[in-house]
Amino acid sequence: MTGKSNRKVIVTCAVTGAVHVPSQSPYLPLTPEQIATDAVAAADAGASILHLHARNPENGKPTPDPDTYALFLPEIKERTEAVVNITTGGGQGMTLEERTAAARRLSPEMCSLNMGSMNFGRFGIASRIKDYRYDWEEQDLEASRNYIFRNTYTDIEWVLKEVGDVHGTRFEFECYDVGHLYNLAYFLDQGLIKTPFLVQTIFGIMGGIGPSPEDLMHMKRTADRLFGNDYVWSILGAGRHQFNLVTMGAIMGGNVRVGMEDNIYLNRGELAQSNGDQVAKIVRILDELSLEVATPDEARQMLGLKGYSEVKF
Ligand code: KMH
Ligand code: ZN
Repeated sequence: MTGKSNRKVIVTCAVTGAVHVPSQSPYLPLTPEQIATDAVAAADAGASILHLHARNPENGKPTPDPDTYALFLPEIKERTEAVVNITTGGGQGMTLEERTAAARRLSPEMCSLNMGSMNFGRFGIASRIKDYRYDWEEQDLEASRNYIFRNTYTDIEWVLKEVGDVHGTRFEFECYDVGHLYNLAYFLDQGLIKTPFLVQTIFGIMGGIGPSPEDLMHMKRTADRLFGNDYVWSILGAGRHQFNLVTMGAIMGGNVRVGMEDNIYLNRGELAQSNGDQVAKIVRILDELSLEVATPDEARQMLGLKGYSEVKF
């Protein structure tokens, strides 16, 4: 008897994202080389899914350019077995066509899909930055006061068809509040979503549900009621709530997402120097809880993915 449960926990690592700006941390991966290096380190440390955004190598600004994705995805494919998950949320100010361009060109096993329109306030970050590295950063953060992250019913249905049906790509359904779970239930009811599906419950983004244990309990309770056994649950906590919330979620039967997209720190006041360090930390915590980490192929099986041989990069 090892004392371990039979359940395997999928660890997703979101490597760079579009929430943070370069001035927040010298360790935030920006160039294709840095993104590839950190993604490989995350996979080596135990991440079975890599959630990826691209950034302009010149100034670190999030970019939807498929050519930039094509600079780092082949290296990740060559050096890891991990599932590549390309964002369709993109970054502030991108159109839906732009946000999905890389996924439609490169046909990954997984993509994110954001389940409702919302405010997405990042302006609080500005008060913590004294010196900006690039001139776009401050304006970009301030502009989030007036930004609507658009994900209408028409938008969501279009992505389900143009990425899901056309490419056989499955989704990380990103739910930032209870209403997003109901939107997901609507599309399930319409027969547009295949089971099993990954529900990424997101806590602590300004504009979404908060990061308290009660919020997590309510999202889980609601998802259980709406989806029963059809869904695979994962937890993402923004900023300093990251490790507490994912640990609580893992104890409650969930899978976890870490990475510098969601939190630039490793410990209180200590910047993470690599995405691999964040993955190593959650793997240590899971091990202490006698929870085993899923391999990439186990994650593929749990989520019914098409397989690495079917991607176009
Ligand atoms: N940064 C996360 C809170 C996406 O890429 O589609 C949300 C996210 C969006 O991961
Ligand atoms: Zn993302």
